[in-house]
Amino acid sequence: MTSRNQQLFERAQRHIPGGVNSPVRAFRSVGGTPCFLRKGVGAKVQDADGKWYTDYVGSWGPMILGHAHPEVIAAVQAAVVDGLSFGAPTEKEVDLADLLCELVPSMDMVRLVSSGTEATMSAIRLARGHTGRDLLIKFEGCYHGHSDGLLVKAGSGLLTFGNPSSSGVPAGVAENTMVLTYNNPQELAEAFARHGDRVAAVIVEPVVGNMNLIAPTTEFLNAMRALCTQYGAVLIFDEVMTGFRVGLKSAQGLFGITPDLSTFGKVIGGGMPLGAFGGKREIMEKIAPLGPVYQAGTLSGNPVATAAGLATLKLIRAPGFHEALTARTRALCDGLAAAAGKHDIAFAAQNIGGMFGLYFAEKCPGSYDEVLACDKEAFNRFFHAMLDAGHYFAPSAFEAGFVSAAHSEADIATTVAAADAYFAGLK
Ligand code: HOZ
Repeated sequence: MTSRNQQLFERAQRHIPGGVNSPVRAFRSVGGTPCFLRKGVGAKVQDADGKWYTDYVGSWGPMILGHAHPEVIAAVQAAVVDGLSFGAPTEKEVDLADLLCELVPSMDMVRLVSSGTEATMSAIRLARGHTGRDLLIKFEGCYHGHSDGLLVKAGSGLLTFGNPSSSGVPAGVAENTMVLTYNNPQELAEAFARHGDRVAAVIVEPVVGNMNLIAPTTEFLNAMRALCTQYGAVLIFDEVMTGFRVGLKSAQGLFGITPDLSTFGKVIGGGMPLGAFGGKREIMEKIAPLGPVYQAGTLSGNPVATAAGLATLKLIRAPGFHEALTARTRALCDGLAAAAGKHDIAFAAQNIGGMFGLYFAEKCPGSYDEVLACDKEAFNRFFHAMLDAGHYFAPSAFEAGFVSAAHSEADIATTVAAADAYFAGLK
């Protein structure tokens, strides 16, 4: 019998390219039919066939409190009855801006937008407007949304300019992006030595969550900060994924590095479309209407999205919230690693706050090349076995996972037991 998931996927493909509105959802990397989700409660999601899963995707990060948290839902319901959008300033966006600047000390000012992609592309334009320079440095394997200048892969040689990684991106745009190796401070120093007077900005995921999870080294973080300061370039921390997820002060607070600009999304919207970019006053004052850098949006600061974001941030600033989330996420990683170790499976896992990486490799990778060297087929088999057993991990070996405050000790233990049973069967 054809499942409802399969029926929906076939129907979806008639009018939606690939049947999905964002590529990774199509399960192309792992194979099989995507789960069409119809409901989420706490740590669980239910698919169109009525099957429940423990969810380790969490809408790719936003659902830090779990699905349908009563206080977030109540805030949204209260906002909705007053109107969905005005295209005019509202009090709630002022409240959210105040709160973001209070929680993230590097931000004197912030602008609200509707997505992480919008936040990063606007921050880069602002950095260029501020410095009067064009060149952007990014790192291989970091993802900063799908705007043209960011869909770029490394050029033919070390320190050459980038090539488009997507059809439709003009070569001329890609040429303004240089793609370097994550966690390689020497290469970054060399790039600045050669091109420093042309570099507008360095953009980085301070913990990478888009090539599985990669932790930064202290040397790399310090080098980025020092070189940007030395050469007058803007250091942009893309905290769309890490923001309020790895700690209340985000990755910059955790690592003690002060970026010039930061971008946010995901958690700050509590599941609604909301992004933000902010930073030093002297830079932020260059945005229209104060300055010459244009940026705008009809739905920016949307009252329903800001209500969800405010409710979420209010709850996650409770004392001990991130410590508990970190401990729960670590229990998952330690449990999975111990289960794999028991059965001699080459497997490693690590977490930073409430985000985690799983690798079919002897040790946690530190760069894109090391991620590519992990056993992707082993991950795919693990993914499907866990999905069958009711545990929903990201459908790609190149994505980080997420734990929420709604995941109980019992949820983690059940997932670890399922993995243990799977690993045991591999012998
Ligand atoms: N940008 C996400 C992966 N890192 C996927 C978002 C989605 O499919 O919803």
